[in-house]
Amino acid sequence: MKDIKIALAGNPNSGKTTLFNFLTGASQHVGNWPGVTVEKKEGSFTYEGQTVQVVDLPGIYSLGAFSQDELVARDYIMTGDADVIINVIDASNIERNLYLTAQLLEMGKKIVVALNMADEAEKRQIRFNIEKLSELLAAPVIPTVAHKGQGKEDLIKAALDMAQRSEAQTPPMIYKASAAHHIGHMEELLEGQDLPYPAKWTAVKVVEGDASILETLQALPLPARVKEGIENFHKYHSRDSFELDVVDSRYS
Ligand SMILES: Nc1nc2c(ncn2[C@@H]2O[C@H](COP(=O)(O)OP(=O)(O)O)[C@@H](O)[C@H]2O)c(=O)[nH]1
Ligand SMILES: [Mg+2]
Repeated sequence: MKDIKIALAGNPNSGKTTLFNFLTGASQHVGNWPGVTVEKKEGSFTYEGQTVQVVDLPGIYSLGAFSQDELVARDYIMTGDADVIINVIDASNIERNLYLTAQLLEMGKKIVVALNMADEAEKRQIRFNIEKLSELLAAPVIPTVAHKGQGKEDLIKAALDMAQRSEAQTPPMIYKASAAHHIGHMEELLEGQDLPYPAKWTAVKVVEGDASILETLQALPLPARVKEGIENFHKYHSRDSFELDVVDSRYS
């Protein structure tokens, strides 16, 4: 049986490392990501005869990368060899955390949500309709209390199940009409081009005005009409207005 690889991704302080420790116990080692001084934590465990590798990624708020840590996490999520991502989110601060979740789903990633800090949420009387949330995200949502190991078994089962699936379910992402219109056009323009990321996600990033993606696209040998389409978009549209539109739509 081939090993299964799980990556833990989420905002800083959502409980990734606590969960990582609980999953992997003593069998873990710490190194560096290639070429950078960012710490890389890897470990493994066995579940019903299946060996499972786990990678603890640096904390991120979005897939926009600004620091070395964020670049490491983003690149691993996009191009790494994980079979499934456990997206650890802080249940007592769910709105902010779901911003990254939405981006992971948008990327077509296979994710399982660990709704961590369930104890904190309960203390603050924050209640969840887990079924509804799971339906909205089209992904399993498992409440966890990482340092107590609560939810661990269900989480592992859900992650291994997701890892075996051939592809993720994509939830309906609803953008404001103005942004959706431009994303659609940009996606058409980018479809079929040799891109490092999926066309849909790249289109969202272009409309958002993500500097790092725009730079990446500039450096690619894309046909002139595609490059012009991208340049013209930013010549004629204010970057700020769309960034807000896209971000607002993800929240609402
Ligand atoms: N109350 C509570 N605290 C938690 C839980 N999971 C992690 N923590 C605590 O939250 C803090 C941040 O956790 P850590 O694993 O370092 O987060 P990371 O930045 O995502 O790796 C630590 O003090 C943990 O002990 C949980 O489920 N409930
Ligand atoms: Mg950590």
